Parts: sequence; C-alpha cells; structure tokens
Amino acid sequence: MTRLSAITPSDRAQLGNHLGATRRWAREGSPDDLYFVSDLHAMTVAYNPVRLRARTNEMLAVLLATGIAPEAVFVQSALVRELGALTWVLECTCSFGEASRMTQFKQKADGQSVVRLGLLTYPVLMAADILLQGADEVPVGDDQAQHVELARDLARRFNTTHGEVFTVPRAVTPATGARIRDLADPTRKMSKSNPDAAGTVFVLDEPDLIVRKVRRAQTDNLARVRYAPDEQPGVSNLLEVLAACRGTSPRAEAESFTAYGPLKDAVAEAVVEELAPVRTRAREILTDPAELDAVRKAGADRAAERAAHRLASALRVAGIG
Ligand code: AQP
Repeated sequence: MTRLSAITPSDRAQLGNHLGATRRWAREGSPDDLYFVSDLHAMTVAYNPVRLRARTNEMLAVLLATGIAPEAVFVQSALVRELGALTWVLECTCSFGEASRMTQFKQKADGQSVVRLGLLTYPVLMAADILLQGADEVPVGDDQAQHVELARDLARRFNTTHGEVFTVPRAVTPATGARIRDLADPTRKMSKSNPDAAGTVFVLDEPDLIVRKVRRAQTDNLARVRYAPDEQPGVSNLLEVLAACRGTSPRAEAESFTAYGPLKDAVAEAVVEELAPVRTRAREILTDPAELDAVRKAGADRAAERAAHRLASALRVAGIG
C-alpha cells in the first residue's frame, strides 16, 4: 500500500503542519510511502523565486528532521513535465463547477484583487500528484480532505471513461491535531502564510519565542477549562495542541486544569519539547547542502521512475502522446 502526501513551501512549516501531518508521516511511514515538498503549489499566489527555492530546501530538511526516511522524499518540481501533462488530461476531466466549489479556493481568492488561474486549478495538479504515483492513501489535515475527494472523483471518472489506469485514493485524517487553530485568532486555522505570525508557531521557532506566542494565545473570560470548540475555541485549541503533543485526548487534558495560566504553561512546555529535536536536526541537515542535494536527486529519480508507466498508460488511453 502506498501513502502519499505533501507540504507546500509557501512559508515555513508550522505546528499545525507538524501535528496534523508531517509527524504522522514519520511515525506511520512504511517502505512504499512517498512524501514531497509541493513547490509548484506555492506558485498559486504572489511569491519570490529566491525565497521559494530556499523554503523548498528548508522544508525538505524539516521532513527529514521529523524522521521521514530519505528514500521516501522528493521535491514536486522534479516531475514538472510529467505533472504538466497529467494535469492537462485531468483538467479536461474536471468541470469548472467542481474546481470553483473548493473551500480553500473560495477562502484564498476572497479579497484578492488578482486571483491566479493556478489557485483555481491547483487541486487538479494535486490530483495529478496523487494519481501519478498510484497512491492508495493520502494522510492530510481536515482542510485538504476535499481536495483528495476531488482526486477520487477524477480518478473514477477517468477510469470509467477511458479504462482502468488510476488507483482511487482515500484521505485519512488524524483523531487529534487534524485542525490546529491560530493562537491569536482561534476562529481560523493555523497557517504558514498568515500575514500576522503572532498566532503561528513555526517548527523552527526558538523555544523562548514559542513560549511567548503560547502565553499570548487568545482565550476568553469564562474562567473555566473545558473542551468545547464552539463555545471556547481558544481554550479548546490549547487543549487540542496539548493532547496532540502528549498523545492523550483534549477532554482528558481539560480535567487537569482549572485556570488558563497553568494550561498555557503546560502547552508551551509540551510544544517546545515536541519541536526541539526537529529544530536541532533540521539545522544540522541544512549545514550540509551537498547531502541535501543528493537526497533530492535520488528522490527525483525514484519518483520519475514510478510515474513513467502510469503516465504513458493515461496518455495512451486518452488518445494522445
Ligand atoms: N492548522 C492545521 N492543523 C492541522 N493540519 C494542518 N495542515 C495545515 N495546516 C494545518 C496540514 O499540513 C499538511 C501540509 O499542508 P500544506 O502545506 O500542503 O497546505 P495548507 O494546508 O494550506 O497549509 P498551511 O500551513 O495553511 O499553508 P498556507 O498558509 O500556504 O495555506 C496538510 O496535510 C494539511 O492538511
């Protein structure tokens, strides 16, 4: 069984990426799994090419530092030609209505004066990522489950129309940590590219900065520690983070606290402890660019080799190539 998932270097990896995704990839990984840095996905909004290259390398180092096997990683743009071809085929399988219904598209397009076409079509590129590698399972946080659903629909439709080429993938989401919220505004999810970084804990943040961010986390004036995401989103988010770090449940954690101060202290300590080994190892990896390049090259070769047969079949039955 092949699991495949990705992280976009739109900015630096954050705690939600770690708890909801990358930590699980490292823990649950099996020899056939594939995890990649989706640098092509980072181009859907205005970006700086020099920074994108640096973030891509940093993200690759974070994946390795989290414990993902070097044999399981690659950088998406190594397959830019193969993905370009399959994305076109899948775009011609997908309707405008399906693409424009994606919640993330609606959220990210909202308020932008210029909406790039790539922002609308990137879930189709994501479907190409998944289908090209024949993934069975796609471990993601809640926010990406809808995109995996689209990949399923496109795979089924293509197979029915042209012949069985693609494995139909399924999304798998974690019980806790599936949607870590922004510490400063718990009504929205924690994101790398949120312009206000006060509520985002980055994986490579120094411990004292993590402590400051957690201490400033928004709570409420109800003065009780309960896991009630609708009524007490800030407190519930802290409990969720604590539970994800400790491998417990938010409700069980709520029993141990009566005031917000001690809860924040416990969360800060747990997050610092959780991220410290990743930060230390990532720093080491980044001091050896030649080794990182070698991992990148080997990953590119493996991913291209896996993709070749499936792409050729898809193009053939679609009547092209
Ligand atoms: N807040 C979150 N809680 C739990 N899981 C999360 N993920 C993202 N945010 C949270 C999961 O992390 C994986 C990699 O995400 P991505 O880089 O592909 O894109 P994203 O979901 O758009 O992540 P961000 O951090 O919010 O980036 P920007 O700011 O660029 O939009 C995915 O499995 C995702 O579910």
